[in-house]
Amino acid sequence: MRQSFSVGIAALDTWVQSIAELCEPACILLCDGSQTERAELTRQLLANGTLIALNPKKRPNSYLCRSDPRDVARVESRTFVCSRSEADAGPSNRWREPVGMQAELLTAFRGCMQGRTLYVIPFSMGPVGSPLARIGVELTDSPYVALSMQIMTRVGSAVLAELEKGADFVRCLHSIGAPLLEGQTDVAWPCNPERTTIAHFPEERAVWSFGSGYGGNALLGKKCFALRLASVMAREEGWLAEHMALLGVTSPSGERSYVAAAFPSACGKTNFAMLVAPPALAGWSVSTLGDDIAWIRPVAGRLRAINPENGMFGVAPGTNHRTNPNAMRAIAADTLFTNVALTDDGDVWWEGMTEEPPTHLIDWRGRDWTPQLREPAAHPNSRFTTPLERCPSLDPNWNAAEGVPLDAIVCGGRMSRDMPLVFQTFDWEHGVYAAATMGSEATAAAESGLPAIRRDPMAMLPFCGYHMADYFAHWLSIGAQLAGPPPIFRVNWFRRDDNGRLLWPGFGDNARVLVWIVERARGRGNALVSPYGFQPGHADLPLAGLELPQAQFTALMQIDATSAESEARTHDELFAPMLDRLPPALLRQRDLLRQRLQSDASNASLPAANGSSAPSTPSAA
Ligand code: GTP
Ligand code: SPV
Ligand code: MN
Repeated sequence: MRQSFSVGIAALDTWVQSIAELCEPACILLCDGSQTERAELTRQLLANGTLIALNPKKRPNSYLCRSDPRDVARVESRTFVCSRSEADAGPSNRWREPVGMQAELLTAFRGCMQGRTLYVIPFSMGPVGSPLARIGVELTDSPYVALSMQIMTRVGSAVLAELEKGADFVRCLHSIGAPLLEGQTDVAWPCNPERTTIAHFPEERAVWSFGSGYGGNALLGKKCFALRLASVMAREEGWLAEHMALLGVTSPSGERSYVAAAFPSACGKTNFAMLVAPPALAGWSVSTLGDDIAWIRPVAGRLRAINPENGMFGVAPGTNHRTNPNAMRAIAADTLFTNVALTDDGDVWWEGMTEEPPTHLIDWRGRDWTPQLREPAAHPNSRFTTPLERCPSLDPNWNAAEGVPLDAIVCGGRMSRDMPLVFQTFDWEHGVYAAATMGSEATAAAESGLPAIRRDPMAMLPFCGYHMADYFAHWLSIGAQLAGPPPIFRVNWFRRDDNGRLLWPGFGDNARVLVWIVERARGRGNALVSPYGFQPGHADLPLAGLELPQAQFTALMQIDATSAESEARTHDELFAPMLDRLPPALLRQRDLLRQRLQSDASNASLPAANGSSAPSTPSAA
């Protein structure tokens, strides 16, 4: 047990020492990422009741953890960007003045680790030593966070070696904000929800997170570093830090294309990254590099991407052998489950895992549960934490230092109405507009109280660490540097009919759309022109083996000119608070979209010339 810290790296030693003086932990432990360390953390978490060992015959080396019911998701209302100037945080962030925030945090953190161990976690986001990777060090008093970081990032001595060579690092300070005082007994999930604060200091490359132990609030390599801070670093250094899955698509002839996909939280990235193509698409396959974050950089005239993470923190509900067989195989062992239900034989269960729920469970709160109860047995934002290496569809280049070349960018929200299944934007500038104005319906990945539909530009609304208009300008400038930037597509798996039924089967069948996307990206594949862009006709999508009548296809693809126009009018609500910095190109794209919709509406009132019947059915071109 020691309270002093020295590994001979001055910048690290000084920082850890000063934080230890502030937080007063009982001891300090340097994490090396080893199996021994993982076993020790697990042993300790089992001993104090944070983890429950699952049945080793059913789920080897796997554990269940139940959080405090008040600490179950990212807390956007308590997440701040503390840039020196308020204007730099922009209208999409909660800004706090950094000096005042720092003073408040010093008060909160003073003595907050009493009775607890301070874990020092040196980690790399991206393959250690890769020119696209960046280093962070997380200081935390949560052994659950230490264990999770071991799965989610590359932790260990190779990272220290980089620091010894003088590599800079992002300072990630985390406390659950619950000191363990003399004579007190610990609880299974100590936290401090009343005082939860997640504060980013972009100029200092630092994040201070207090009070929560859950997910993106506490695993600071993820949203805090790899998105909010990294987006600022990326803008300065000429690259992009994005909330995107990263996957390979291999054709029957063996040609592999790489695709990055920005969908908002709980809108399908993990499922898309791991999808298994239906048998009718014989020869096509998808390989996985990442399910949540991509760092993308122009290299020699092309975009190259890495997944900075090393594990998956995936949504459990809805995951089953049909929707995501690769995920089910990945989480068959060596996995940490949080807030799922426990079966009587010591395994896990969540809504959607099986058609029929078990007759008895222990729910995510540790209470007896039967199907008669109206509440879900697993929390809607319950998650699995598993190493990427367990993924059966892992791409051979998942760990490549130079990343993979990007052939297409896809984005899309959760929209029950109006938005077609897929369209390709006309060019980079139009693509940036379409990605920026993406809308999505609220999900459980963040606390409730969000509006039913929100604009979520590039799925980055909660994660862009600087002014959103500057972010749009940065996207535009990245494309302008490239001779042939990858095409940008919009997708929507979630459109419903008037009876509320999903019009598209989704999951593995999304491969049908993906095939069209990579064919288009390769300059093949047919399309029609619509006001939104290029859309596949019924014959252009590989739909063999799928029961999808023409009428349903039309309903999936249709653009109703009237509702599309009113949808487009609401884009102004996104832009209004940022007009002073908004790139003129986006206003131009807005006007072009309106013109296309208007002329489409007037065309639709004329008798159809080419036999196309429904208004705004895309016209052949
Ligand atoms: P985060 O980890 O929060 O960023 O979420 P994500 O974007 O990785 O979403 P994920 O793949 O975990 O899916 C979230 C929810 O949407 C799950 O309940 C899935 O079952 C469901 N889902 C994913 N893909 C599809 C799809 O193609 N169609 C339908 N209907 N549901 C989907
Ligand atoms: C998300 O909300 O986008 C997630 C989960 O991926 S969390 O790590 O909590 O941010
Ligand atoms: Mn995510």
